[in-house]
Amino acid sequence: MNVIDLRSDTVTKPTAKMREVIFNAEVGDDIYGEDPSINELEAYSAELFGKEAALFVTSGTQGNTLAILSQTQPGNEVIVESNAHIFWYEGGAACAIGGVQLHPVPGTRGVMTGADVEARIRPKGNVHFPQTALVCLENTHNRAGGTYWSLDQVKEVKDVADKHGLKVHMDGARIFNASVATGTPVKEYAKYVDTVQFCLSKGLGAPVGSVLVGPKETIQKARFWRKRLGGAMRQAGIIASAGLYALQHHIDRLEDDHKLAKKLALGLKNLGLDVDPDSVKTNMVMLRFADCDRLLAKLKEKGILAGLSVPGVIRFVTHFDITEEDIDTTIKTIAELI
Ligand code: TLP
Repeated sequence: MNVIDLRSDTVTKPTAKMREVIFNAEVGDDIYGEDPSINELEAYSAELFGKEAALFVTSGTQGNTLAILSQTQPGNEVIVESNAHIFWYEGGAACAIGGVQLHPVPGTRGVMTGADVEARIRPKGNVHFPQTALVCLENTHNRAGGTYWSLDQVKEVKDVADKHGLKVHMDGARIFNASVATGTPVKEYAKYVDTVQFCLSKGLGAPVGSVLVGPKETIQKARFWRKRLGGAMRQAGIIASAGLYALQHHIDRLEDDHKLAKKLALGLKNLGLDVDPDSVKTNMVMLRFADCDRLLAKLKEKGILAGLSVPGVIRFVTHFDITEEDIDTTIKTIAELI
């Protein structure tokens, strides 16, 4: 059976061209700084984001964790939006490894205002309070349904962070989706944050890896932490080469994923289902449904996979390996099932 896998954009498989690039990748020992493919990916990423340095890491989770570890001290507090991936899905890494406390702030569709953030910053010079060190933004925002931050919204938080001497990290696992959807170059977003983590293994279609970009000194600290956590990977140019290829060839095509997500949302809405096509900003569709587990199981029997985002909400994610025909089939199948 041809499976239509809409659980996540993490499920993409490398294309034939990408496999060729992987096959031919030049490699070396990265702990000696001698992997040409990794060095090229890091240099390209730093340039693309207008930052001094970049670090190839195993995953988005590792990139976010290193960003926190290299910009905080144990006992510090980190402000996150209350539906942030860092807060929900990273195994409590910030707390378990970094000894920091996460301070969740409710946002609107994943976006916190400057005032939201400012209200949660701990006063200095009072022995009761942990010291706020870092603010993390998620762009696009996963649990909010692939929503993006506008540049002005990022600037607003950055202004507050600067006023209070805080660093800002962007969990940009899907920052290229945000960039394509808003027309804002990633370099512009990166101007208003200290560090950005972006994933190569989601909509860009590479098999493994993320990159953390930021100031030289911060990335040097992150490099130390990556080694300490066992994340330095020797001849990982094998996978970094696929990441570089993805960055050079697969950004513009994210627009296709966004169009398919919109099409799916409109199709489901036309069936009378509880979906808001206007809220579909990038490659995710959120369907509110009374019995999600049953619908997901029935879809699975028909070869269509989706996932639960939050209780009562099914998430469909479009990506490289999803075609317009797959979307038509999905809408038709759901019409038959409900
Ligand atoms: N998200 C995954 C799951 O973990 C939920 C998905 O299928 O969407 N930041 C954001 C915003 C993410 O959505 C993810 C992955 C990560 C970080 C972590 O990336 P990985 O999976 O590479 O550790």
